[in-house]
Amino acid sequence: MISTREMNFNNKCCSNIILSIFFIFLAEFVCCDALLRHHEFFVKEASYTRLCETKSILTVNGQFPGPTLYVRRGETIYVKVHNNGRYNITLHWHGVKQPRNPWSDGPEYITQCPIQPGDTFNYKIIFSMEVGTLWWHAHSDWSRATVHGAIVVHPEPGTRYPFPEPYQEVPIIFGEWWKEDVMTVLHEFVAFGGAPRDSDAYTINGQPGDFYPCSSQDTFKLNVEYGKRYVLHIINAVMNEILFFAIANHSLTVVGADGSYTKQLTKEYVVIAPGQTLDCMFEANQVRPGGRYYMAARAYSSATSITFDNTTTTAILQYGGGGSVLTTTSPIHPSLPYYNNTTAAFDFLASLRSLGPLLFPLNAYDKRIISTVSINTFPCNNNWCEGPNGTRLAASMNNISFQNPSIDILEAYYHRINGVFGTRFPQKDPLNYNLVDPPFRNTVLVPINGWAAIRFRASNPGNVYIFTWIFINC
Ligand SMILES: [Cu+2]
Repeated sequence: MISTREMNFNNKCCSNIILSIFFIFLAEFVCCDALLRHHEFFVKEASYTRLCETKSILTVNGQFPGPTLYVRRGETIYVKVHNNGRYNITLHWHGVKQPRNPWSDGPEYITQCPIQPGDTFNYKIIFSMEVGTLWWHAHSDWSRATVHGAIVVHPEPGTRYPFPEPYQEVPIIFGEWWKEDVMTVLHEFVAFGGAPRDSDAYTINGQPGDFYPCSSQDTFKLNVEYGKRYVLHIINAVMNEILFFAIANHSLTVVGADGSYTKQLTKEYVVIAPGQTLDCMFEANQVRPGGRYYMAARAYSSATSITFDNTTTTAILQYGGGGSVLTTTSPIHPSLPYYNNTTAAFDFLASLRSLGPLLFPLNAYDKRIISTVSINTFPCNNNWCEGPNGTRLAASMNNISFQNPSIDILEAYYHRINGVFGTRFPQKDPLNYNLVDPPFRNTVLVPINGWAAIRFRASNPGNVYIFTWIFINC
């Protein structure tokens, strides 16, 4: 048995709605080859102190963020989950295609029954073409706020990254922290029909950083050596906000996104939406011995009248060789685009290109589907809810909210029952698509009043679950 490696560190009314579309690839046990690896995840409560207050949070193995899974491309691993918490839970392996293996995908009530308190479930996770950074997270209510962790996928044995070999690779996980219990936050906005209350902090690898009370002592620090190259495996695990991220005096070169290589893209900042990952390389090229530089992240939110968590989370990049200078020099702060800088956000997102080679011709497709995503409203008794004019907010696809299918979708798939799916998708002429090198992503941002064209190949028999997360950054 090989145990999980631990992470290598010290550790609202909506004028502007941005939606993410997630593809969860759903789809038998093949046994026993030399690559199998086994991990044990114990879901349990643990006491954490942040922002001067202590509370109990749900964790895996007592860690926030949870343990990093290190795998190689093409490996199959098993993760045995023991639910020692108070709530039902499932875990989802975000972006792992799991060929013909929907039964371990994880969404609660979609591909499996929840793991009840006291029960265990053994996930089989089949990695195929993914490489770079992915992540895992709880898929029940808001438990993913604290139950999540990185998946780092290295190239197959005997192969290398298509970029200079980094000296060190470091997971950087953005989280979101509420002083209140996250289940209370969830129950509150479900009861009142509005948006979730703003969080109290963002975190980098579990720590808010120097600009929050009672936090600077434990700010995450990354020690670097002059002249070395580093790769950051960046994951946005926050609940609600798209983030800008930058490191003072260091350009970031994106080399991968969502578990797939990209053409190298060098920028002073990056943009990352909840659910997305980026692999960013940088060179420790600052000559000041003992130099300290902030890594910082804050929200992108373009609306004018709606509140959001506008705080800034930081970590510190520090150079060795400075002796006592290290602790006395105040870190240099990067300049991040302003909160509502839509141009900066979409300039970055539109610049990402896949590395290829392309798996199949880009101008070929068999069926075109137009789907809309939005936030609708439902009436609320006596108009007392917190949506516009006392209504209740409800996310929709194709203008449909909260309509359950007549039969369980996996049951229909398993028993080969036809006629379960609707066909109400309109057709429309294509726009100017990138048919050369669009990025290969599992989470796509759709801007307010905008659109995104996504092409996918039906190469994974089973049920494909497409869903939206809606960031009410309005
Ligand atoms: Cu996910």
